[in-house]
Amino acid sequence: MHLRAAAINDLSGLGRCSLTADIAVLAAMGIEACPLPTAVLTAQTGYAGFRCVPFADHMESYRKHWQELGVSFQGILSGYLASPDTVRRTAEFVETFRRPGVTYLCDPVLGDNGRVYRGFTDASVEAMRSLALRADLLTPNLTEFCILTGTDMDAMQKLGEAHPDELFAALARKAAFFKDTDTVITGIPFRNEEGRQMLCNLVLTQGTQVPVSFPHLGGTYSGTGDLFAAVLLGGRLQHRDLEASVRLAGTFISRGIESARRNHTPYNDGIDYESCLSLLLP
Ligand code: PXL
Repeated sequence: MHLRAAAINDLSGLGRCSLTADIAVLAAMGIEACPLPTAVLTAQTGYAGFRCVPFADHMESYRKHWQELGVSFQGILSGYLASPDTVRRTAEFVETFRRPGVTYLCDPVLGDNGRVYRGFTDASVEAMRSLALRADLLTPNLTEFCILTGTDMDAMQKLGEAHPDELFAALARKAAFFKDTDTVITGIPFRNEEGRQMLCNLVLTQGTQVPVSFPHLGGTYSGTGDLFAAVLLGGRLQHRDLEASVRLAGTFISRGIESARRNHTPYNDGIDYESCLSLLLP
C-alpha cells in the first residue's frame, strides 16, 4: 500500500533539521513525504544572522488546494511552529485531513537544554500546549515536556542523577496532563547503576512506562528531535510497535552522532545521518 504523510515544518537551508530531516527519513522508510512549510529560513535559528521568511499566510493555500484535490494522508507530522498563527493553521489542517486511522504526531518544538528557542513567546507556548492536546502521538524533549506541563526542570535533572526510577515515575504522573495520548519524552539525562551518563526516551502508553535508554554521547546537535519524530511517525504507518520504533530511532541517531563526532561536525550543522539512512529501510 502506498503510504503518504504530510510534514508541517520549517525549511531551513542549514542545520539538517525540520523538513530536510522529515523528507529524508520518511522517504527512506518508503513513505511519501508532502512538505508544508511553516517558515523558510536561510539556516536554523542557532546560526548567527539567520534570515526567516514567515509562511503562515501561505499555509492555508496548501490546505485548500490539497482538499480540492481530495488528497488523503495516513500520517500528519507537525514540528517547528514559531507563531500562534502557524499553530492555528496546523490545527485547521489536522481537522481537515484527520480520519479514523490517521495518525497525527505533534512534535512540540519549543526549546532544548532548559531554554526556549529564539522567537518563541508565551503566546506561542500556550498555542502549542493546546495543539499538543489534539495529538495521537507526542514527542517532547525533556525541556518541552517541562514547559508544557509546568514542571520544574532542575528538580527533574537532580532526581535523574540520584534516583532515575523516581524521575521516570514523576514524569509519567505529569504526563497525565496529556490524557491518553501516546507520549515519548526524549533526551532525559540520568546516571545508571554503573555510574554511566545515559539518555532515556520514556515511552508512555495506556498507563505503562517503558524507559528506552542509550549512552549519552555528549553534545546537543541540531535536528535530532526532528529525525526522532519522523522515525516514530514512519514506524506507526508501518504498524511497528512504538517501543521498537523508539529503539530504531535511538540507534539511527546514535550512529549519526558517532559519525558527526568522528568528522568534528559543529553542533549547529546537525548529525551525519545521511550515511545511516539504510538502517531505516523497510
Ligand atoms: O530542530 C528544531 C528546530 C527547527 N526549526 C528551526 C530551529 C530549530 C531549533 O533551533 O531553529 C528553525
